[in-house]
Amino acid sequence: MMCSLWRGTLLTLTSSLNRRVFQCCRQLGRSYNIASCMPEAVAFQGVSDHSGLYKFSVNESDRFWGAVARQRLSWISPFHTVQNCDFSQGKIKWFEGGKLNVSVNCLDRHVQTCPERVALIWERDEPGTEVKITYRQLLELTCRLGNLLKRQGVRRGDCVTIYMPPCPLAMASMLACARIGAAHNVVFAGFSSEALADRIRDAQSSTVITVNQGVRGGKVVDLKRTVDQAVQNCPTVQQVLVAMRTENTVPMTDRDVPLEEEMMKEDVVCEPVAMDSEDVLFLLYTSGSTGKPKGLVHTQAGYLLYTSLTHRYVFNYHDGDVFGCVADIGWITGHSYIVYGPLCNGGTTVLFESTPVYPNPGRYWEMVERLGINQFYGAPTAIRLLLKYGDEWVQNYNRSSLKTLGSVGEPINTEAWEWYHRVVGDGRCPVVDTWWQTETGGICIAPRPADPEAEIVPGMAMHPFYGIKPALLDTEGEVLSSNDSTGALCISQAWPGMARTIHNHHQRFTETYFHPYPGFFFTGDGAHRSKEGYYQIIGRLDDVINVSGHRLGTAELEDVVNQCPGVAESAAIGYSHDIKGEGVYVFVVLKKAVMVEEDVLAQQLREMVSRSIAKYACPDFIQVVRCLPKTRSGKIMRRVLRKVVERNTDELGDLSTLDDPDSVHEVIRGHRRLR
Ligand code: 6R9
Repeated sequence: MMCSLWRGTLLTLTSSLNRRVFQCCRQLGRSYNIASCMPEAVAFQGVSDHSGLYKFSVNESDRFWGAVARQRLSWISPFHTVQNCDFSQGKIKWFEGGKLNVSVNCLDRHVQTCPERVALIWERDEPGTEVKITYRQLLELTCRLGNLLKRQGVRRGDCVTIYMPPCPLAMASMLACARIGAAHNVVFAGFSSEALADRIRDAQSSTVITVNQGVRGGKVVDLKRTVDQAVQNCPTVQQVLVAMRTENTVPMTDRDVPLEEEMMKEDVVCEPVAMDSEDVLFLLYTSGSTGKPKGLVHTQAGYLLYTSLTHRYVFNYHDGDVFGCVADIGWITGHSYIVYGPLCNGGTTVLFESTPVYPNPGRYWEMVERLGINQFYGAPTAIRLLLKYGDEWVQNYNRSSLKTLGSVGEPINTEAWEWYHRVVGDGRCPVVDTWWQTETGGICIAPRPADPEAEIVPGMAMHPFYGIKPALLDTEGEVLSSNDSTGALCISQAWPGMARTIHNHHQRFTETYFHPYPGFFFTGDGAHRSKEGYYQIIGRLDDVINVSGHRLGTAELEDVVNQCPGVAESAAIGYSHDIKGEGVYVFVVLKKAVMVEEDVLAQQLREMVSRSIAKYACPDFIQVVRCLPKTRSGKIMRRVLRKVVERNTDELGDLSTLDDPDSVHEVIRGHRRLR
């Protein structure tokens, strides 16, 4: 299960780790009252500070989550059981008996108290053209869309696929599904038509919502055309609702419905459906270590509660703050920290349509100044990119509104962390490196800026969140109970935000997450727990590559490469990349008698990958080899290939199980020096 890859990574990470420790908050020494921070804590006897609260949350999990759920969510009917979970069967149920509507929690209850508060700021591609939408307006959009979906035949339990860039109608579409009891399946609008078609088919959607065109980094992207190509191979699709992001008309067929025109005919009131806590809220596809992306299922109450609680405490979000998460809504980060967490808390959330370098590398910070952003949440890959452009692009803008800086998606190296803290945050904002996954629903390990006593070590994810009980396990499956240990990162008890199953594949769910270490949820990542008990995430232990924070299964890539007519087999691996974190390197074995220039083949394979998956998945390097290093039982020895690519050929390790030792020397000889 554990490979040597992460041992090496750990060494690199820890050796460069600056042991300087930062205090989360400047109030150290001042006495504080935990109940003023978390009102529910009044009822938790003996709890007087955040570490006491953490202990209570894991030891008295039912009492903790029961109180938090009653306090923070609006219920149509109360739940009778806090949790009913059994990892051995992959059974996870929270708040059974309870009924609620997620859109009511995100919209109606705020409309009652502050209808004119800005719910979202749509930061459009061109700077200075942002659009603000109040809670009242967002509720209206959501209701009209909900009514339109119903008119188009969408019913409770159906699944609607959304293929849109970040825009208010995308958000309203998600909330409209929640309002009428349909599940949504948001597909990142950078995915190709084939990837989109796979996800529509697997989700059995009859309705797709899209835009005519997207606009990003000054370029127009024909999204409707991608949908047209995708739905040709999706027999379930009966209608495509098309919103107009640009003024350009696109070909429309009988199946297509002009979204704005039709929704304006609908009423602004749409009765919310009372949903059971465990009804499906959405599917979200993510890569795993096998070829087919899995549709993780999240349900209503537990997910909403967990995203809102983490949003409040991990970022120290307060009423009136402007929360700027620059992820795309097509990823779990966008779902949890652009849409559900902030809206459930009645917050003002930013929806970012552009790129970090458009029209120049000062974009993020110019936006922070113009919108008065208080919490900024982004990815290390963008920080590393911006760092290279120099400090001036940051210092040109006033960032005094910033209070917390967040990082997500991949490990943040010390240099990037320090720059983020020192330059972007002027050394006064805590940087929260947040570890979590599509599967976990929300942040699981992160510093605690709301705690005046907590410290932060650069490059470390630090503490488990309330209710999260991490465990490190060794290759034998033994729990490593002492500090200063490294192992497979598992979580030993259920929390409300975790995924419930893989759509239509419950067995794959239990096999992937609960079988590797019985009694534990296995995350697929490795981690180190320091002497002080702080967590540092090392990276994936399985065959998943993390390119710019996007997960990519090596098997998924190899499936595409192997479809190339001249290719007999291939092995894709990740290698360390300056900006992207990891890049893709593919070794290819050609079929007998096939002769092709490496450059021509590389071009062809890149086009195939971009067509079948997405541009970010394209290999940076392709190397043709006579054969791949394999064990006698036929398994590709990826660890050897990784060492070759990392130029660590002195550390190839035990090669005695290799079928053909010459294969390794050949791979080494042909290895392209990475630029
Ligand atoms: C939220 C998200 C999950 C995988 C995860 C891990 C990596 C995420 C990280 C991190 C180190 C962090 N990851 N956050 N690694 N430090 N702070 O990214 O979800 O797209 O499902 O990816 O990303 O490897 O297992 P998702």
